[in-house]
Amino acid sequence: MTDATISGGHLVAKALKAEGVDVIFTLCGGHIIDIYDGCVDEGIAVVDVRHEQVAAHAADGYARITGKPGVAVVTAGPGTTDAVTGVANAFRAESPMLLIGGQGALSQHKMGSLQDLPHVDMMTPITKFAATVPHTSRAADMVSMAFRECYNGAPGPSFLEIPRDILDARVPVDSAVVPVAGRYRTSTRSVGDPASVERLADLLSTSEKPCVLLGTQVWTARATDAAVDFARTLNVPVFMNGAGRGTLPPGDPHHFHLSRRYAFNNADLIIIVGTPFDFRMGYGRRLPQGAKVVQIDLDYRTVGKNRDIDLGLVGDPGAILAATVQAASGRTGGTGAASVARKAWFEELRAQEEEAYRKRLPRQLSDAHPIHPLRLAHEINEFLTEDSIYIGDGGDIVTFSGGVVQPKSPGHWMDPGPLGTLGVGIPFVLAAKYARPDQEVVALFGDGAFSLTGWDFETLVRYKLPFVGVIGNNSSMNQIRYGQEAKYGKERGRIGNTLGDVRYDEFARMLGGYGEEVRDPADIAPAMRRARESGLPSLINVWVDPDAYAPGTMNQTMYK
Ligand SMILES: Cc1ncc(C[n+]2csc(CCOP(=O)(O)OP(=O)(O)O)c2C)c(N)n1
Ligand SMILES: [Mg+2]
Repeated sequence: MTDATISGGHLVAKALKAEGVDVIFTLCGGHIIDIYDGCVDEGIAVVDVRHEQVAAHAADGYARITGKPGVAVVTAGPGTTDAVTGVANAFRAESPMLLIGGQGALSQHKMGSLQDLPHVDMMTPITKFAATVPHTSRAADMVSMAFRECYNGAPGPSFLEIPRDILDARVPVDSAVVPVAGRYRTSTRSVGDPASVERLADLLSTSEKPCVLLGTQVWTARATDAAVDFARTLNVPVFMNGAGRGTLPPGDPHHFHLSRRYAFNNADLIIIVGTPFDFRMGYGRRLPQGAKVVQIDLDYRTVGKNRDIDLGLVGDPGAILAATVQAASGRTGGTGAASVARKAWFEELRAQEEEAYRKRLPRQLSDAHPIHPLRLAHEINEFLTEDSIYIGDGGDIVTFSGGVVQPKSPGHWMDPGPLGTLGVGIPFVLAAKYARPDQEVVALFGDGAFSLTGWDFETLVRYKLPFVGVIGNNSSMNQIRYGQEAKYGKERGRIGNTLGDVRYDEFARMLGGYGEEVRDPADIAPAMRRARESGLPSLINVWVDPDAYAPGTMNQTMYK
């Protein structure tokens, strides 16, 4: 026995350290300061932001970029409720983050203490694990428990609240459980049912027209290499969505983008990896009945949901794809990978791809005034290097960019995910630049989306985190306006969706960043280059045509 004691906040910091956490995103409050003090001892950076939503989105973003859990620490009551959206976004995006919230002292439980709220009840439906730390000696143990839960099946967020008296109290060091790095949780990667792997290898060996859609989990599970090897070895055309974008670079013979609908309609085998049949996939309804449909996912609840499948595999996408390649190497005599039919299928898809590109190109290169949003998307796509992480945060403008902007490397595409949360942009920039200071970050914002979390542009200035920011400014919440005008007519279509003509470039300059205004399409690229060279956080305010709408918006695909 020793008579040394340790406080709850310091125990929390030790558990974060054991997990390899090197930064927490936070907005301060009296309920949580002991965690900061612990972080100082453990060498964990404390990055302070201006809104708890930003802290939570940054933790989500940090997890996506690094593959390690992201951590946000917020105070009790409004600090925690402000962070709810960030946790919810991570929940739908399957991003492993931990939110730690303060709480009133347990000794004053339900007495009406400052900022007291039932946080755990609020967080339970949007986390994989939500709990109260009941005793100081359990503070570190429960942090490690929360991390373990983040990685059960498809990853996701956990929440812990720590009452103030529990956090501040000291316990004998010997009585506290302190997790040892690498000893309290293990890999959850699983290869699924071996019989199903064999069956998938069979299907591939006889398929003439296969295709594969690589979704977000391919990145989350760091299955890039396995997915690329799968596509090349088994000669399968690849489509990508969500964070799966960039798994293959544009120009790769297996990379397809604009011919997805055609491919799905004409394929004999469709393999869906790590993305659910949700609204982005028309709930699977648009997949034809003729093709065999295979679904691979980390979460058993996703496989077969909304659309019947011919084969389902639950487990780690990388492990499953690698096992399938292995199993297929034993197959002989099928019509498979090297067949004439397969070659013709590639040619067919490539022709579709080129045709779709040719049709759109004139609008992409439009010299119109005001600037056509497709031209802006085109300029951004041309501007991206292999190194640029692209972040999209907005409505219609980002829908436009989804068809045009293509990340050149894996893990270089960030969007909110299926919660569709506006306001993730600045927090994701913070996370990406903080985690990867040497990499370029390019972000496209709608003017509406930017406004939700834009004050944290100052945080980027304060932490010297330069990035190239572009605002597609239409002085409107245009994606919503379209539906209003279509339903209620022009006269009634302008209700609740109009923003002022704000000079976001001046806003950037006011906060110590770089800013420029652009009205001429030819000025977009030079302005972005100057932003890149400024070495500062930047906002290029590009005035875009408010009356041009993306096809996805016009078809209202998000509601179908
Ligand atoms: C937090 C949040 N609030 C509201 C919405 C609904 N919404 C979706 S698109 C959109 C308009 C966004 O406007 P802007 O960012 O300026 O992009 P634009 O459509 O004008 O290009 C809104 C309000 C949302 N997705 N998220
Ligand atoms: Mg707008």
